[in-house]
Amino acid sequence: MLEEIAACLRESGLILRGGLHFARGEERPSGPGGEPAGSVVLVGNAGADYWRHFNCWRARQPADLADPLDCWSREVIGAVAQKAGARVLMPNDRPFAPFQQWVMRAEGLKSSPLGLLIHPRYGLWHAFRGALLFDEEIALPNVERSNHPCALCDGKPCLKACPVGAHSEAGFAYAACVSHVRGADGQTCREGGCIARNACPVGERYRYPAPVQAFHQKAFAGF
Ligand code: B12
Ligand code: SF4
Ligand code: SF4
Repeated sequence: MLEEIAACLRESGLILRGGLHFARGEERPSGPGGEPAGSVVLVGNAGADYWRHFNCWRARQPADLADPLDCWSREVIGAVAQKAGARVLMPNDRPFAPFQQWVMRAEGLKSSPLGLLIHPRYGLWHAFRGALLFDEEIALPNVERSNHPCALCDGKPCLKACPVGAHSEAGFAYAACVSHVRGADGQTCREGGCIARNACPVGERYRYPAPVQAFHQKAFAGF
């Protein structure tokens, strides 16, 4: 079944990520049958292969459609879920599901100093577009596990790159970042993406092209 799901997702430039079995007694979302789910498998992107599929779909939608990437993701992942008998949960569904905790467990990923999880191959150029919930404990996808890239990173250039020092041990200074991105000096962050994220040397091959980064920055900072 997982191979079929992965093949359907590939047609839209998405990939099957890791999954996990929920522990008995742990707080968990409901599965397709309405009872607490037995497993979750994550769906995401590594690099921006999804972009051309998304844009073809978007060209057929009303120009003022709100949250188009979420709508497209729900449509694509929803169709796959229907075939697989799963329930879809989206990263922006409220209350927020702990996607990052799930991925840490499912794929052994760790946080970068920027707060984003870093992947040994994809670097910071990956994200989660949805989760498939199953009632039962299904066979889980195989995922590659490797060392945490940040542990071996000399000089940690990501921490020195932000013009307003938005990343520190105190966490991410959201207000300072957004104000810079929207402001007169924020053109590079608006058009080329987050300078700190782009300073990371890992996963160069998967770096999102500038128009993709600009799209996400617009959604994030609302300019
Ligand atoms: C709300 C939210 C934000 C908020 C607040 C983040 C926060 N932690 O409070 C804001 C608007 C600041 C934000 C910003 C961004 N976000 Co955000 N965000 C979310 C969202 C929707 C919910 C987070 C949450 O509260 N979860 C609930 C808790 C219970 O779940 P959790 O897994 O345990 O939460 C972990 C994270 O919160 C993490 N964490 C702790 N502190 C911080 C700080 C930051 C800045 C981040 C990103 C994470 C983080 O540790 C928690 C424990 O494991 C998630 C999707 C999701 N459902 O998880 C995306 C998500 C975390 N965001 C993501 C991204 C990509 C971004 C941005 C780059 C935006 C963009 N342009 O795309 C920026 C990054 C800012 C930076 N550091 O450079 C990705 C991360 C992918 C990855 N590789 O890890 C996610 C998973 C969405 C996705 N579709 O993949 N985000
Ligand atoms: S620049 Fe280094 S420390 Fe920063 S995210 Fe990349 S690998 Fe990790
Ligand atoms: S988007 Fe710009 S201001 Fe915000 S954290 Fe990245 S480099 Fe800093």
